[in-house]
Amino acid sequence: MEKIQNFIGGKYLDPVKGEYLDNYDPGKGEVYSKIPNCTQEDLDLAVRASEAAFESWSKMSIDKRSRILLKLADLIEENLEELAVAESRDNGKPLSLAKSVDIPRAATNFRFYGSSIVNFSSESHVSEGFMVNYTRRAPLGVVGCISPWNLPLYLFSWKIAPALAMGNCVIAKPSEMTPMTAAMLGKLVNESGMPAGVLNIVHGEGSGIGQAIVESTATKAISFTGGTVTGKKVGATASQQFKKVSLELGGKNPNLVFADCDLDEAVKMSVKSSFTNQGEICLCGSRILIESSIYEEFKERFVSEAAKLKVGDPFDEQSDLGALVSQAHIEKVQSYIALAQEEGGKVLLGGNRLPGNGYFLEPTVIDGLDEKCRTNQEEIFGPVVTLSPFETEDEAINVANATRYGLSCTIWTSNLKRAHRVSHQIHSGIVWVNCWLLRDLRTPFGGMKDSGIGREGGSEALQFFSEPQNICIKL
Ligand code: TXE
Repeated sequence: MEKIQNFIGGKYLDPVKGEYLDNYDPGKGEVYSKIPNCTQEDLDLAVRASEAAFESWSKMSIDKRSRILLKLADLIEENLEELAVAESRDNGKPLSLAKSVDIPRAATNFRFYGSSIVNFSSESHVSEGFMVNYTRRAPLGVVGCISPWNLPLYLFSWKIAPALAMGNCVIAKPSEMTPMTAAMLGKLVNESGMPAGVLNIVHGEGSGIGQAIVESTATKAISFTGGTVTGKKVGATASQQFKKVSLELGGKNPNLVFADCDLDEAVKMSVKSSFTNQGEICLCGSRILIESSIYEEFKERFVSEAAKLKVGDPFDEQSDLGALVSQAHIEKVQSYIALAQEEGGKVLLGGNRLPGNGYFLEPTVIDGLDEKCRTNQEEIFGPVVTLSPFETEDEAINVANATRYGLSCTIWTSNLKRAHRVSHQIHSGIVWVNCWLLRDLRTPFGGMKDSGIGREGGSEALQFFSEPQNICIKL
């Protein structure tokens, strides 16, 4: 059985203590590889390698650093097929999605930050005849990047790319549930010409090596994406050392459908925003709020479109949804479907696990629930969506805002004034109007309330991974 290795100091290494975890193929429900369960000893090696590489990497010309990142982007694209197959097997997502979204986006992340760093500028302020101030932005040193299982290489690279572009060295940990593409990245990193030790990849449990990365006095910043409960712990640990921390956490995103919308488009895209990647995207809309005058029509059309989705083998080109990531996760999602029924919800579609060992769940649509019930308040992170009617714009806004989360929101309306008016009253980091998941990487990305702190994307991430220093000169 394949045993994946850590990537430290430009070399693939076995874990020092020789401890391994099982890695499951969600489509088959069976173990197919072993991954290192790293300990402090492995982290010590990664810290030594990254500290040794920092001086030359941070002083390398921006142009050269940029070219290495651009080369890495090209290499990811050249190896797209192989990476997509690995990602799909590791995560359970349809191969078509890994090929069209996950892996291309990982390449784009490196290309975007390889280009951004060349154009990045810091501020200067001239008080004519009196003083000049300029802001120096220095890399932080060694930083930790911790990513989840839902968009494995996509989110891993989204954190690593700006950190490296800014001149930091990185100790990165992918989710222990989906380590494969991160493990494959090491080879491409070496081919790109990136010096040994600049990017180090360690594997294992969050409570072990993940926690150790956050606790280490060597890491000067932590960029974390994952669950809100974990994020709280990561934030609390990092703040003990006044360490910079960026937390991208969960969501319970509302999808507001007004009667004046383009209904064809709203139905089509709402099906996508509910069930893409088995609903395992923090940006998926999981609460669809519909103006009561079109509630019945929307419901009928939405359920009939969702019923056409095919759940099955991730490697079958016909599959729209693959497997959920793990046995524990499918059980959690199923427990929410049961809870929804206890809370008075009516399952309009789906609700069942497919027979067999894989973790396949039907797209599930529920209505008849109160906005305050747990099903409508807690992140389920699976192919489960609720429908509820609203009477007025104010009610829609109030219900949309009435959870502890504030990651994203989608608004369907043809009324321009309403689009702006409602957007400005929604407490979420991202508002999409008449679209979903469109991303311009220059824009700030992240959530309000329990969806996290800090923003990724564009210059926000380059600023996060640097220390501003004001230099003031008297004229
Ligand atoms: O996330 P965790 P999990 C949500 C979703 C899901 C829930 C839990 O609701 O059901 O979170 O998912 C590492 N110190 N999202 O269990 O545990 C861990 O090893 C440092 C939303 O996968 O938060 C992994 O690499 N690191 C989310 C990463 O943190 C720790 C995407 C995320 O794991 C750690 C995924 C610790 N103490 C799940 N404990 C999104 N917003 O996209 C764990 N880790």
